Amino acid sequence: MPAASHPTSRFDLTIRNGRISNADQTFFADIGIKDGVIVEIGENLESGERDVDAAGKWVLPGGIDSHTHIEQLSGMGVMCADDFYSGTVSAAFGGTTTIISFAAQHRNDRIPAVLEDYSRRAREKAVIDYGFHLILANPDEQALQHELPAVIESGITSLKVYMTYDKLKLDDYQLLDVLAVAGEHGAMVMLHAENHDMIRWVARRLLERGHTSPKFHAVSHDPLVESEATHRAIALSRLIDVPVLIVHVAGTETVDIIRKAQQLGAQVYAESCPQYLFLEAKDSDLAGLEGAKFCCSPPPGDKASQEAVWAGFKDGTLAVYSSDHAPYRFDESGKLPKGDATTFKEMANGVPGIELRLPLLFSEGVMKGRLSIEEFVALTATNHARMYGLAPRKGAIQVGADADIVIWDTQRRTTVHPEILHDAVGYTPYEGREIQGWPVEVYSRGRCVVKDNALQVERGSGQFIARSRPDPVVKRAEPAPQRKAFGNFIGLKSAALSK
Ligand code: DUC
Ligand code: ZN
Ligand code: ZN
Repeated sequence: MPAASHPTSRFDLTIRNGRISNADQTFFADIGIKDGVIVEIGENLESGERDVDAAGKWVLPGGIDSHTHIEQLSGMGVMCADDFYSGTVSAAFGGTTTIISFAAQHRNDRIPAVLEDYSRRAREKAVIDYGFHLILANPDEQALQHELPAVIESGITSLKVYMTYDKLKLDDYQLLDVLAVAGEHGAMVMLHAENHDMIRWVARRLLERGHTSPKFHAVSHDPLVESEATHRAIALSRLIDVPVLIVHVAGTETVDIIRKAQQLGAQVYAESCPQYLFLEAKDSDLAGLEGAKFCCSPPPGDKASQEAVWAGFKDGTLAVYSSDHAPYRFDESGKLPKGDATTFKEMANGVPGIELRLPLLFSEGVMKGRLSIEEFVALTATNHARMYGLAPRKGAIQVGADADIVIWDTQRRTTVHPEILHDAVGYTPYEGREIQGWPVEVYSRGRCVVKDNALQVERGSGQFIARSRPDPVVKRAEPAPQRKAFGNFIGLKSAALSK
């Protein structure tokens, strides 16, 4: 209930009486906000021009989703269902106040034109703050020597590269080239780690035998596909001591490989997503093409891999929990480009999750006692901010940070249906799930974005956030002396190696 307005207040907005959680502690306090920034945290703060009473609610940093595909043309030429309006509205309703989405280079594109195009579209439509990762498909000399350094300097301090897909795949030599430039300029390299030839070799044999339905997607992406590529990616990263972040980790062996590499002091970080905690490969074993709604790459595994991902989040092997929102409609515009004749090799790859990412983890993780609320905040906001150069501006409720704040009602119970969501996809793989806890009020830079189950802001009111260099969460051992010597020998200028 808004209290009386105080036009002369030091604060534009006061959020009072809430139970605040950051990644390191939980406490009760009021939050004073001025010009979109948190200017004071304390007891009994004076009323703001607007006053919000959060008594009985939990007050958390706005979620950061550092892996979303929005208004993006896939490598296979399919356009996502969500544009920067529906995608960011959906994010906001799910308690996310910042996304980092992809600006995707296709092989014949020049990078500056790609970024200009994505920037214009996001600027016109986004309702929350956003940044971009560059997807790099063509690391030619111009890209490596001129365009990438300029991109990183402009605040796009991360890029994604692929080890699979005909139109995106880089070979190991190219990956080393990209890692070397990223290391020199301080950018984070996100890796889609799957072995391309293992996938296509198995897929071809399946198709030859008439096994075309969606459930064979998971068969063609055996867990070894991911674990082999992850091992190789880590070896490339260790060779020249440049950080990598393995995205959308799905498999038990992959989690183990990452954990062991971290124990060796490798600069390897990792992400996983709701689909690897809450879906299984067998969900795609449905009549007709229905199973396509559950297909993404890497595919979800089984109960054991779900447990491995939970354990990875719990012990810090996996530092960020993102949606990997890849929204494709269940029709010829998206999942099923050849209609009923679409094979598992032709389906658009990916599942939606931008809106349910936080409620699912809150309900299954925090409410069921698998994660503390502080761990939840770290995995959903704070670690993203550090990993991708958004800290200290975002990812924590602290003086000087943007007032990106979400008020959670821990008692609210929701049954998931596509109709309650705000994306443009039309289905959800989580239909029918019961969720406890919901983000009921969402503030971005002090602006009320969602309240009373309604959007409160205009399209285009989100801002591009130029990011600083990543400062990853996990501090590691010094690189082994022989690695340093190796770096000097081959003339690497990586900040890590020259320390
Ligand atoms: N990789 C992603 O990051 N998202 C969706 C599908 C894929 O292959
Ligand atoms: Zn990927
Ligand atoms: Zn993705």
